[in-house]
Amino acid sequence: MSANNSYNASSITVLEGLDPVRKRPGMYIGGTGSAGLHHLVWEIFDNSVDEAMNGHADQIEVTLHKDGATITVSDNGRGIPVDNHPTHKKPALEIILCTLHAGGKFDNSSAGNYKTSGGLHGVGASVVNALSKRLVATIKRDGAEWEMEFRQGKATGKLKKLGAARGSGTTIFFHPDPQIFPRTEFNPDTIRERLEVASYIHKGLKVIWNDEVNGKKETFHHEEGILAFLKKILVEKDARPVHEQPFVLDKENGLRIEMCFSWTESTEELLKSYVNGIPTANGGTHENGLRGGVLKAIRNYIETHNLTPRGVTLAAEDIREGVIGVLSIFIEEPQFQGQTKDRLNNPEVHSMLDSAVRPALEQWLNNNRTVAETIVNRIIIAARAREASRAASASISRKTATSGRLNLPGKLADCSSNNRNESEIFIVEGDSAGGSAKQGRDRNRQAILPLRGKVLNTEGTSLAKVMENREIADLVTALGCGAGADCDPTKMRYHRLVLLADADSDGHHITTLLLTFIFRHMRQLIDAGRVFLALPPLYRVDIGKETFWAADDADRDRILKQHVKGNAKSEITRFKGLGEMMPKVLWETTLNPKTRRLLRVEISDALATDRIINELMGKDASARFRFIMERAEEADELDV
Ligand code: 0RA
Repeated sequence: MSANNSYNASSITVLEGLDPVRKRPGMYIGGTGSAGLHHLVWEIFDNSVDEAMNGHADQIEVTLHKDGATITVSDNGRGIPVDNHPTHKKPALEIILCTLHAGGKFDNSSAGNYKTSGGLHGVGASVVNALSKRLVATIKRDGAEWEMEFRQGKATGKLKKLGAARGSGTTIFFHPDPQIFPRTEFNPDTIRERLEVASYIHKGLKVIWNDEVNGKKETFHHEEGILAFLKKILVEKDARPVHEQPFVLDKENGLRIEMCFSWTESTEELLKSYVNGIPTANGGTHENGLRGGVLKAIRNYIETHNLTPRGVTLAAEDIREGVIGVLSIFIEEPQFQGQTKDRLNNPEVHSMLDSAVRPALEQWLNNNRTVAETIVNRIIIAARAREASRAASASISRKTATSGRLNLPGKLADCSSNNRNESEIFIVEGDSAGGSAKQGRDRNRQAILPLRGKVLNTEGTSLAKVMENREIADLVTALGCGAGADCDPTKMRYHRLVLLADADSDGHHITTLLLTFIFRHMRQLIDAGRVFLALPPLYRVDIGKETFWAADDADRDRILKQHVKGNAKSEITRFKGLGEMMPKVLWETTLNPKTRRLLRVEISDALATDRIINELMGKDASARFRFIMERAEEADELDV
């Protein structure tokens, strides 16, 4: 395109036809699998976004039609020009849709117009056209409506004038070619997600998602842009910020930078980043630059205000702990890297981000001294917790080296074997249960850690806070494998970690609290398959001279049905708690590896688990209770 701002057909540089696209689709859309298929939607959608970004459109509607394999993208922009190209004697629309690179991607003079666009007007549209069984473009401009149809990238007829029309805009309907794509079905959730994100990244843009497959229509529209996005993420993650207003930076110097983030009580660090609206799940130079700038700003603030803590060194991970934010930048020639092209590789971007964030964040901290103090405190607590958890690990390593038991919790009844591969630790609620377990166990291979105090609900709590809880700290010390990012299953002092609680709702509650802690802060143990639930019986069933143990009501009824013959007498005893059980009985039913049943704790879907735990351990006690009882009914495998 030409350097000036008036567009007409003559300003389009023609490069080549579409044959290469059909010959090697992978070169243009990455592949012909699901990602490649969805790429077609992004190409068309991004063109409309560009039109909006240049100030000519404010609404885009994307329709996934009932067949699940055809899409319509419609915007209220200027409409792709339909006038004839003077030398080619063809409508500009046809040239844009039938010519590779038409639209001036490699024409630097166009930079002034399409500076920060991801899609670059029309460039991707021809690729989509080439790979579509059928594509129909409907254009409204200059008081009329026009239509042109294509098959496999070739016009099937002439540009048709449909009649007079008001307004302007571009509508593209397309049907991916089954000769190219083995599967042409779109995933509605994938598209919905991308559209919603776009509505945050491009503030003010109205994106309408019309999902005819599921029969629902939604509008995404956020005047606050990525700030609204951040708020949504914080709510979803139930991550409580330690300061009210997020840090916000909006800057345009050579490149467009937008970011916002908050320090939260969460222990994870989460930065969602985008380049030209394209998600960069694997980070890259923009994320690294941002991180570097934040570290320097915080370090400098701490130093100039004499806030350096005594007895602890602040590591980068302490400063970043709990930071949740969104980063969106726009650059002219993004270089994406990696298998999935989701990592930004432009080296110059690193220092641009670093030098943009650093002074802005420092100034913000200096202007908001109370907020700054809260953040610095949060960072120092993170550092102390990290060092405490390291110290716990280190003291255990020392212990194993000297084979003393200097730092182990006093109430731990350790096993005598030093062979980690054959040992297990049972976490038991309450002293009396702990007593029965200590007497009933195999002393050589089984350790017992009774929990006396309350186990706190650790959901949404930083590791620092969690480690202040005696019972949890004892558990971490006894296991010796560290917690948080440091947790290392190979260092665990036992082969299995077994949670043993009463078979009633209280017991399930405690189990859930412990699992929540383990899931959040010692997840590595679950992933390594080292966490188990013991199944103590709820009933003792005496039939004649025989004794049976039933795990639950159904089990009890089954036993009665199977073993009570004629008018034989039966007696049922319900255990009120593990403490009531004779040590020998506890051994036979629950501890003895030959006769007991253990459930391995597994995570079938980490994301869903995250959400469920978050929802249920967050606030609502009744929901939590229902969850526990429902889960308690489940038979063989317990998914957290
Ligand atoms: C080239 C020139 C002009 C607009 C467009 C392309 C354009 C492309 C797409 C793709 C999707 N929606 C679009 N909207 C516009 C400028 C036309 C003028 O000067 O009026």
